Amino acid sequence: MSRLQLISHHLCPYVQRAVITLSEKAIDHERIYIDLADKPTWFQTLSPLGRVPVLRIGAAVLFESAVICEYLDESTPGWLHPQDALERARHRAWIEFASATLDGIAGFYNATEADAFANRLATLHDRFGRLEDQLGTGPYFAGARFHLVDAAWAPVFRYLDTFDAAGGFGLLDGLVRVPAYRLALAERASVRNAVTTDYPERLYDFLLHRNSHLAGLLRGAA
Ligand SMILES: N[C@@H](CCC(=O)N[C@@H](CS)C(=O)NCC(=O)O)C(=O)O
Repeated sequence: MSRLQLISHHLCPYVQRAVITLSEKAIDHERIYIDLADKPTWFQTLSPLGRVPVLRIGAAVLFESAVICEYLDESTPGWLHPQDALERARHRAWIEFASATLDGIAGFYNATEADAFANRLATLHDRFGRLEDQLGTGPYFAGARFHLVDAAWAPVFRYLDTFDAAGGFGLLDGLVRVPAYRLALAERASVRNAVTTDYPERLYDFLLHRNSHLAGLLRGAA
């Protein structure tokens, strides 16, 4: 494999999916962090959608985390996607659902009014309930083996650690399997090491400085 370069951002959950996959497959790579609020010209030239992650493989450029993760998986020994076509498609569907949950999280932390905040909270709680229905005895999405779908859910749960610091909001109330899944993912080395050690402070600072209902709650809890 040519030398790999992952264009990254410290807080991006989609970048984390790629980093977890690189780590699970023990793939040597270089990571370059950019400022999304001030995108370098070379990045704008490279990235058709102007988004991270981007993976450079020699002269080739890949974008979209699902594409990047599947390429990394398919081009190295072992597999993190099911071999059965239907089961693989089901995992892809739940990776999409994890992305929709990330959209829900962004809606939650960006809501400016208390009403909208409560609505977003209810939607997110419902999303986690849907996930609960898919989980078996664990510890991971499909049992004992770690898959790409797990790399997609781990960054979702990482947000909850910071939300807990502001009261938790009961996002997983009444659920049993999802909290256990969250814990199992948090203990996995590839997940723990997918962000820099200052990630919690960076995320807290990012959330605190938004014009949002959550920022007000965080200020109140500080
Ligand atoms: N569907 C994309 C989503 C990637 C994405 O939304 N990246 C965000 C950061 S987390 C980004 O680069 N945003 C740049 C911008 O909005 O200008 C994927 O799976 O890679």
